[in-house]
Amino acid sequence: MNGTFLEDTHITIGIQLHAKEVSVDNEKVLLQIWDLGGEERFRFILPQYCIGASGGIFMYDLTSPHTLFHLKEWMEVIKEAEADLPIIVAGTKADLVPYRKVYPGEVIELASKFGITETIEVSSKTGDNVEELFEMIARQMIGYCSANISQPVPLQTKSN
Ligand SMILES: Nc1nc2c(ncn2[C@@H]2O[C@H](COP(=O)(O)OP(=O)(O)OP(=O)(O)O)[C@@H](O)[C@H]2O)c(=O)[nH]1
Ligand SMILES: [Mg+2]
Repeated sequence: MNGTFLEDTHITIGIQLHAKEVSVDNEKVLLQIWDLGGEERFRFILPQYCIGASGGIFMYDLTSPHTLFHLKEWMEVIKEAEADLPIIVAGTKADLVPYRKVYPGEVIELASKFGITETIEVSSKTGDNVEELFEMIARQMIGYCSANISQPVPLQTKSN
């Protein structure tokens, strides 16, 4: 996210907050990113963070198919909390070419079952597609927010 790769990261305990600036159509957008730990025991946190969010990135590990299969349970929670929230499915570890076990076709097929139209593969190690991923989600979030701006309530006039 910030251009550095750490070989030995620890699992995310609960939530980590990050900020990231991206450019969309020459406009700067500041993303506030809530990184939720993927472990089962942190799952209870998810619904609360969907409310008020404008988009989400579901990350799976393309060397480990079971990480993709969690998409179903995450989407069930997300749909219940915020039905139309834009989501992008992103496979990480794209640099580990010989260890790949998940291919784009199956990801697109699974994602489409949940109405997700954008998928991408990235590498945190080489930085491949990382900026593109954040730009993609920023673009979708802008569309989502502008579609959800509540209509102005007409002023009530007082008649007597
Ligand atoms: N080669 C390679 N290794 C990666 C990549 N992304 C993450 N890793 C490694 O995979 C391990 C787990 O990465 P994390 O980013 O901590 O995984 P996580 O999904 O945040 O895990 P949780 O916090 O438990 O949800 C670490 O050892 C990372 O260095 C990548 O793109 N390429
Ligand atoms: Mg983590």
